[in-house]
Amino acid sequence: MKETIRSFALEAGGEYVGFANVSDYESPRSPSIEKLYPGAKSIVVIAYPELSTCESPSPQIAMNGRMDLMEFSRSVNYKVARFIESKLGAGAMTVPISYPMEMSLETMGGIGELSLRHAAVAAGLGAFGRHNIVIHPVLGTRVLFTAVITDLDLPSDPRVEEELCIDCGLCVENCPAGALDKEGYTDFTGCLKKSQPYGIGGMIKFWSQLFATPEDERKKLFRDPHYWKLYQAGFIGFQYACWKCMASCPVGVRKR
Ligand code: B12
Repeated sequence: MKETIRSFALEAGGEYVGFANVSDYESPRSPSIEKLYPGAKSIVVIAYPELSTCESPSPQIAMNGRMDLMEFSRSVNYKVARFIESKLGAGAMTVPISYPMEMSLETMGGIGELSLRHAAVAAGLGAFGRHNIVIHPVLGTRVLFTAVITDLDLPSDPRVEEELCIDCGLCVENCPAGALDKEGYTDFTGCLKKSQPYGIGGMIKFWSQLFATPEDERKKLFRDPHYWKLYQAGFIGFQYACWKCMASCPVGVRKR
């Protein structure tokens, strides 16, 4: 059964596919899978290479590469879920690559429904590195994941036991927010400020500034490129402006 799903998902466009039985998925800060999908038994995790766009000095080119991947992977995820439902007669639910995400004071918009990194590790698709993201044995750090949860009871693939991080420290050195200084922890606020300057924090700042500005001076704020970037992010969705931990990691770059 696993090989039938794996071949379909590879054919559909996934680069690597792994399986994690729900009993092997552990992510203490994430909601329990039972809350997402009562009766779920396994997670199909799909890995995709991030293009060299993440190295581009142009924020537009870098983000466009991510948008291509987000769109592509959404379609792969849907196809795999449809295959499980229509051809294998089982249930399947897709998990977002990044958003929608629960926006609440409890999660602060920082906790996904399913932790794709923890699912990827449980599915044998990699191991955590010093940058707290997952390194794939071939794709290195430049990898993104999506997942489909199913009620098919499938055994997990073997975990990656080797150490993939070479501890070069480049991710820590290159992080403009110092967000990786403490091992095993990413400073969420620091990373967010640099990686999503036109996100909710930027929005709140802009609107607060606008209301505090006398009416006859408000036009100036709208004529500022900062507002134009907020405006663009409003219809593009989450827009990343930093890729340093991914792009500076040398692991896997020449192997692909
Ligand atoms: C919210 C979110 C963020 C937030 C918060 C990150 C965070 N602390 O979890 C912010 C905005 C800061 C962020 C930043 C980035 N993100 Co992000 N993000 C997510 C999202 C949507 C949810 C993550 C989540 O639920 N976190 C909460 C819980 C689960 O995390 P946690 O238990 O606290 O785990 C943390 C630590 O405990 C530690 N950790 C846990 N176990 C272990 C074990 C070991 C051995 C080690 C060393 C560390 C470690 O790692 C975590 C980092 O703080 C996921 C998609 C998804 N649904 O999973 C993508 C995701 C994690 N992001 C991703 C990426 C690529 C990025 C960025 C590079 C930005 C960019 N340009 O794309 C940076 C990297 C930041 C970094 N180096 O940590 C990828 C990572 C892919 C990969 N190769 O692992 C994901 C999986 C998206 C995807 N679909 O592939 N992200």
